[in-house]
Amino acid sequence: MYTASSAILDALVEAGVEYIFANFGSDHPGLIEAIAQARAANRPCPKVITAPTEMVAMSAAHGFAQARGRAQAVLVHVDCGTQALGGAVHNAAKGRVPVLIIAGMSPATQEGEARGSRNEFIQWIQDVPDQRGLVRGYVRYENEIRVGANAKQILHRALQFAHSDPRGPVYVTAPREVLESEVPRVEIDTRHWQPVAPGGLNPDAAREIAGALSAAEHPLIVTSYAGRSPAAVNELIELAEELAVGVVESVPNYMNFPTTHPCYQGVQWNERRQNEALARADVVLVIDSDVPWIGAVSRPREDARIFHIDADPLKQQMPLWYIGASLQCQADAALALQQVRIACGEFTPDPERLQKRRQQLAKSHAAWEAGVREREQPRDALTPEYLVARLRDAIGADAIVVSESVTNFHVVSQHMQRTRPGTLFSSGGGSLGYHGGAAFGVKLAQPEALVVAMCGDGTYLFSQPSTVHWMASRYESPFLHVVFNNGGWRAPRQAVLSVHPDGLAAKSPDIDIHFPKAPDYAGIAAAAGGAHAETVRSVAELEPAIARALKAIREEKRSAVLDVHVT
Ligand SMILES: Cc1ncc(C[n+]2csc(CCOP(=O)(O)OP(=O)(O)O)c2C)c(N)n1
Ligand SMILES: [Mg+2]
Repeated sequence: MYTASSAILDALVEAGVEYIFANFGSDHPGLIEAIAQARAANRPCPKVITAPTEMVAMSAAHGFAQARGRAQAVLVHVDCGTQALGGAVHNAAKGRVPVLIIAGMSPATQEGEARGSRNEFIQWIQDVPDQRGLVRGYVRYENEIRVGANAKQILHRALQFAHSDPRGPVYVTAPREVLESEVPRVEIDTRHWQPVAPGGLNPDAAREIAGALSAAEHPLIVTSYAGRSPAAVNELIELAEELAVGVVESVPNYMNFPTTHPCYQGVQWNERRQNEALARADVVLVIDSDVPWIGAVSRPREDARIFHIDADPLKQQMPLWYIGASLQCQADAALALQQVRIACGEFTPDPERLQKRRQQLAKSHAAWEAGVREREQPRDALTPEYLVARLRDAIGADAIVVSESVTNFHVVSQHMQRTRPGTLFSSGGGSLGYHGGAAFGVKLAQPEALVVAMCGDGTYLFSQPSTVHWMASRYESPFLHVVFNNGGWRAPRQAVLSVHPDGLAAKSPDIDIHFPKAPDYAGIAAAAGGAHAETVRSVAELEPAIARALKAIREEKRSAVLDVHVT
């Protein structure tokens, strides 16, 4: 028996999808049967990862795609499973990360007209007018497989969208009878279903940007996610070195540039101060960034010339967006940076000016580093800076950090000091709970790597840690999970202070954001997945606890959770 479900599995294999993160339901007998048949016949089939909650399934696919660049499948149950994907769909959309979501629909018949026709009460209740509408605002492509005969083509087309810039999640549905329908085998030539080839700059644009950067007194590059492509990181380094251009990261969700490089001029998140490098720059190249600066706090000088290169320069998902760029280009960062560097050959920057720029960059980089070192010195109480510094020293340069650290995002960026592409990921979105599933997905994608997830205490709970740690144990994908425990939600307090600095709430000790009688965060993971669990309350306890945690991961193949009480 070869059904549309068998065809879907074959299409996934053809497209190189290795995993199906699955949360099954009554819409999936066709798929479950097809998987069983493929296994019995020893036919290739993606590995099924049972995901007890959908948000974790989607976040795992998100992390996997960040680490490996390819969409995996997330299989969910009708409208209910789709809704339970929750904010993880927002995160993949905003982060422009490819994920293929497949959902069944309630059967379309009720009198046994076809195999799969309604036979459970819930199928009337789960029949909704616009299931695809639940995610329409967030996906690059959505469609229903209406006849099984072209199920393969629909899946390949969906994946083409997912992997073409601006990348993102895609959503495909099918009613139960269609998933059960017998279909002829379709031959697919995967060469005909590749993503749109990455685009470069037009030659005039490359020349204009190269000329401006060459002639500038203080040229600056601002980026957030150029580092999603390791090739772009290398191009960025070459351009920065050759032209003596500074690089600032703004709200980075990838490792974009080695923080130890003299051209690195620091990173900015929500800090309420003017960025000095930005204030000085007369030419600014924004490349791959959603929020290159927050104008109310920090902005380029009035006369700065701004250029913008992006996989998504129009910011198609953001109703309000402008940065005053005199030239905006849609291009792949690695290609565009290479073009700009080659075009620089036409301009011979004054060697004295280059030398001056180099000295200035090295000087401000050294000052930045000195600040980092100073802030990470041990104090009486355990600071987030000290915690990140000790972790950095213990985990090494190849470890992959997944950060959802909220009011400590900037601390992780500054003190983790990542130097290699692909060693730091954040979601790129704003829906808390990504990091746990993502860390599991990164570990699946890079089984040899040490994976370290960092989160706030609030965010730990958003991530559904019982599901995450059961999966990490079940699929032998241990990782280190570090919680910045600051007694609850600090971010909403900061938001209140920034809008009502003299209000009553600012003076109130209790604005319902503290977690008295906090859960035993590490204990949740121990109960769900046998994780090594520790609570750390002082400077003296930290280093031995990190060592024990790493030992548990390396020698016992268990995850470890460190619940660290920080200032
Ligand atoms: C799904 C979701 N719900 C609510 C929020 C709003 N929110 C932003 S930060 C935050 C608190 C996070 O607390 P924690 O992880 O402890 O970080 P801290 O603020 O203490 O650094 C909340 C509730 C959100 N971003 N996403
Ligand atoms: Mg907190």
